[in-house]
Amino acid sequence: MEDPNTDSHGIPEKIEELDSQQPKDFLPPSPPPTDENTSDTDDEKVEIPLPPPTHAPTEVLGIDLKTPDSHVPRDPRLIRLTGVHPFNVEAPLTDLFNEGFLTSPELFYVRNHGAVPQVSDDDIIDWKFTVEGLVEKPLTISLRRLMSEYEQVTCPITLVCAGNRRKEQNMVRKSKGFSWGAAGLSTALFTGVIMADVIREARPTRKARYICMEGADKLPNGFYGTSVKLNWVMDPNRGFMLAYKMNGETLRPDHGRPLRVVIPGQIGGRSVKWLTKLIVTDKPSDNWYHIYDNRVLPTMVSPEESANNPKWWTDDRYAIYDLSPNSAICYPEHEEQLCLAGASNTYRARGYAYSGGGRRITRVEISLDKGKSWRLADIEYAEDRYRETERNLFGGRLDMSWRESCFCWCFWSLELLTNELAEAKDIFVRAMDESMNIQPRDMYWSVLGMMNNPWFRVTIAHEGDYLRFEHPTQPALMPGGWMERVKKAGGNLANGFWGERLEGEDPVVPSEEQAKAISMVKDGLQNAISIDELRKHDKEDQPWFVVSGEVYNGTAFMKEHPGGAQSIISAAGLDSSEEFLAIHSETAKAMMPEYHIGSLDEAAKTALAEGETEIDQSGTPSEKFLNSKAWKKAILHGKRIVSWDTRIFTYKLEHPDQRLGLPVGQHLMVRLRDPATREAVIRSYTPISEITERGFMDMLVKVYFAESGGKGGKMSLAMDALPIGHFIEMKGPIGKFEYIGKGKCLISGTERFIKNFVMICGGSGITPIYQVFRAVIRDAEDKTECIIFDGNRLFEDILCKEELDVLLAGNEHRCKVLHTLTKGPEDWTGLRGRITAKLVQENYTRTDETLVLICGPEAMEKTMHKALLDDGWSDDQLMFF
Ligand SMILES: Nc1nc2c(c(=O)[nH]1)N[C@H]1C(S)=C(S)[C@@H](COP(=O)(O)O)O[C@H]1N2
Ligand SMILES: [Mo]
Repeated sequence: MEDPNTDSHGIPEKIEELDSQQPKDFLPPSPPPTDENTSDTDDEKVEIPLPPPTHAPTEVLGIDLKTPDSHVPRDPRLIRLTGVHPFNVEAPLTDLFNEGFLTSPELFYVRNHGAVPQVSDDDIIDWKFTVEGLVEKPLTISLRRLMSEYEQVTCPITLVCAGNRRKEQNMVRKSKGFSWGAAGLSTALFTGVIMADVIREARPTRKARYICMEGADKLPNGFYGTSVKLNWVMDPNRGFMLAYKMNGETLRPDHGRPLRVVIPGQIGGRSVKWLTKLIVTDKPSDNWYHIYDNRVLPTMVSPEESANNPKWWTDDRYAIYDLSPNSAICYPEHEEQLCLAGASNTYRARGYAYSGGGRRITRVEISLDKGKSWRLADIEYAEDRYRETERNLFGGRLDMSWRESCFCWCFWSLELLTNELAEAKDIFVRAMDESMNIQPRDMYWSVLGMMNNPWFRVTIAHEGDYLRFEHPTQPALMPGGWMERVKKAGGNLANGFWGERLEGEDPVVPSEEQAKAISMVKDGLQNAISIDELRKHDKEDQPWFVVSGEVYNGTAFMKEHPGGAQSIISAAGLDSSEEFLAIHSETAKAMMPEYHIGSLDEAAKTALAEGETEIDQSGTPSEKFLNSKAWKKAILHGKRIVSWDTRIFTYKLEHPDQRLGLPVGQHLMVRLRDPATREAVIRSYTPISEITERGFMDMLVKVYFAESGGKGGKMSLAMDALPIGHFIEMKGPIGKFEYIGKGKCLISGTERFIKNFVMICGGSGITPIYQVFRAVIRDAEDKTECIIFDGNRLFEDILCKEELDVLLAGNEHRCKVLHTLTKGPEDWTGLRGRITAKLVQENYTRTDETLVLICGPEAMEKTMHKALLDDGWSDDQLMFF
């Protein structure tokens, strides 16, 4: 007979009748489900924690519509930690705690490195994964087979991201990771197969030591993957699972639908979602995400050192597996107020604790005097209640009676006297596990900010009749928390005293790092600027912009700005910290105090941070793709390899009729994020596709590969690694030059008529030149004359040669292209050597109506600049891109 809870694929979609008041009524009978007469054994009378009521979101949120996750309905309560996409979220701590022991799938934290793979309902049951590598019998197993040919089990498991509580580390010193609060953990009943059963069937060979796992999510550095030891997988006490259900329903897309690994007691990062491969090996995984994520490097390794020295990342001693003991206070909540007048005599403090490797939390301690004395809290291990029963739950056998490991969080609580709270300055909690591992007093800061577990501290402020409680931080960019307050007051959060100044202690001296940083503010200027004032200056007339909370007036340098006035106007009224800091030199930064006019007030900072979105969300897509005020996402559609180091990337715009919207001669900014840290890399490029092209655009990019010792080009390497289908962000146009046609140019907004162009370029500097050259040639009535000097090293390095030759044909009377090579082949009949002022002079007679366009490597631009000035050209005849 068919199980009534089962849909056509054999997977119960959800136990709809799930009613936490009457648990035994909905439980499906033990497999195989043959009898509607559920046996009413003693066991089933034992009350076990069941999932909280769930309301699966059915609608895709507006904010997700324009992302690759536009197929994933989500709960709007979740706090986004990395902008709109990828989806990395935690629930508000109180909401998470209030749900109780089990978390509903809609509030379960999510950590996605990229887009969520889309699997239709019909395809779920045929999802396949392989077992390969050092095995005698490689396997390909479908979910259908997994569900029918192996023993099915159900077990409660807490997953914790290694980044849980990272915001506290970021407050002390910025790590290479985004800011988790204390809700980066969640608990569910997982149903699936014991991983060892599958591995055993494949018969690992004698050399087998590790199991590498891979997911279906294709990311900038390959598929997500990691590894664990084979030994652990085979150990029944460790409970490694391949799970397809969470709280009795098919896994939701964000959590690995249809199949994921679940590794109890270890950091969440090892529990690979959307599982496609299990590879048995004799070495740990060489997946990028295994190497560069989920590690605790030694504390003295700085972000710079870790970037310069790969050896830190490949040392397996620093990889995290088991979780360490950790705890947090949930009540009092952040910003909770307790009115002393009429308050009850006691207050019950409550929170959670967990440890790793199946180790039980054996004590939780509370201090009201900064750790001088401690008292024991009560601990509730809801997980133990499952050990008293044996039954079928959600189609899997729930039998934990034999297992002593603890895979879940526990709750602690302690009754405190209100009087004591009124006298205390703070509440601390720390937990210890059965191996006597205890949370440390001091933070262990490390580059990735992971496994943060110092004593959790909530401060108590006395405000009249009230006590006000403050947690250390708030997640993401949300302001608030005692750490921020102490830091602003000049406290050194690493002073061993939570940054508070001890009596008689001198004020903090800024660290060397802080001292070295170039000051971009005017000395002594104190002028609070509100959001309304800032917003009044969002146009070309008096543009103000914000960098790191400071406000600048861009009016005075609009004309001289190398990026053109447009780039300042684009930033007007906005926070442009990221772009500004990413593309400006120290010299440019040093000029900033002159334009500094004040600091945003607190409300304005919050408003700016909240309004921060990464994509333009205005309803219908516009006629032009580019928007000078918002980053827009284009999808990598194709890639043509032009030479060993040169590619033409084709990007797809929002709709087939859309134009890029880039005037001739201008550029656009491209932004890519480091997949692990989400740090932005921004560069400007000029596409080579026609400006009239619709729906797509092409970009010619030279890839700067790492040569021995060097690091290569961050952006070009990242672009080259981007998988087809992945997005890239663009914003623009920028640039102070624009070619209107028939000799008419706009330079910083001023019209100028010219008769000839001298175009000097090198390497991929040809791309903006090519745009202008093509515009001149395409217009039969444009009488402007052009001469291109294109310098390269090898013959193979010449870019767009064919395209230039095609354009030139029939136009030789007014246009000329000269290639010069420093390392030309023997049979090269063209020019040799670098481009020099002399070469220009020999081939071209200067007029008053000439404009020189120069684009190439910085060194080349500098030398040419000097040489041309020496040769009698003036700066207003020279245009550098
Ligand atoms: N395929 C894949 N698996 C993955 C990830 C991912 O990005 N891709 N993130 C990992 C990390 S770091 C964590 S903490 C957990 C989060 O699981 P959850 O999103 O279901 O809470 O999934 C892990 N498995
Ligand atoms: Mo994670």
